[in-house]
Amino acid sequence: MSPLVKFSPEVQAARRTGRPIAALESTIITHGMPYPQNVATARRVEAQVREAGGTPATIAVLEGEILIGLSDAQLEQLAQAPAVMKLSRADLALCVAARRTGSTTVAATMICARRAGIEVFATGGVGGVHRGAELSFDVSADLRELAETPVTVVAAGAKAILDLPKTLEVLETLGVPVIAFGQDEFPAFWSRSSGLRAPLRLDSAAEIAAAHLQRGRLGLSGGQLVANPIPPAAEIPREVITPVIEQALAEAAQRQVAAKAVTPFLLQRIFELTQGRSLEANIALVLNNARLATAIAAEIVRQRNAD
Ligand code: PSU
Ligand code: MN
Repeated sequence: MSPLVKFSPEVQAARRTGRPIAALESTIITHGMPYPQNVATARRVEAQVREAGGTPATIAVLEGEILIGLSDAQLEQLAQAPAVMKLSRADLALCVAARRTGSTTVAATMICARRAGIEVFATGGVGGVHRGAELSFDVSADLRELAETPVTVVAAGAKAILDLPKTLEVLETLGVPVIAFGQDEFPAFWSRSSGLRAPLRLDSAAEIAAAHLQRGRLGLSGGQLVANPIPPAAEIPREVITPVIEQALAEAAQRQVAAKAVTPFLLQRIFELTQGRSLEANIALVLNNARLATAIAAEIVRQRNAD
């Protein structure tokens, strides 16, 4: 029997010595950003985790193997590979069994991180309830995963292409703590502000780690969503991004883009319509999330050792 997951030498060393590890997803590489910015960003995000004193574990499935930590060559291979599967909970096992290659969304990354014993994960924005979901039923499997799998996920809120009030309602129904970091408002990915108050707020990595550990002691299933606002210098104000989002959404509807293609289509159109500014913001917010995720992972290690 081959092992369920395969660790890179760097991640394996961190596990042995009990150093903090931050998981990173790979759908953002294959479906969220164009080449070559995708692989350049992935490298910068990994470097950011190391700089913050942690070990990055980018997760993907290459030819049927669940990899926890990719080599530079594997990152490059994934970033350029044609027809990579976008893996969520529904697709992960099939991809492994058929020995195919796929990138992991937030949902699939959480599942793999948990298998690998990694408790904190940084991404850009989680999936959520799409606008018009009352007709399309398009609700990301990321939300259900947050209710099920005990991993703390650091995101810049949910992408503003979604219906954010409905996304917050579903998270509440599912019992997922949504914790805004350092502000009262729920951030909206490219913008710091959404006009919506986050259900919970914490101001330090230590407090987020303590809440994470307490969930474990209480035996609660599911993770925490930490909504970390984009740094002020990198944000696209809400008034600027809103009409762009509206246009991208109208085009998606007109072309009947559906299912897994919706989020990648919208991100690509918004990239084009903002002449790349949305990508700059996306890169800045992922780096910012990697920093916070590493600080939380380090605090979890510290608090557990102090017990
Ligand atoms: N964050 C980004 N870019 C992305 C994503 C997140 O900055 O491309 C991906 C994540 O992998 C997330 C997925 O899980 O989009 C959501 O896809 P869907 O809406 O189809 O569930
Ligand atoms: Mn969907």
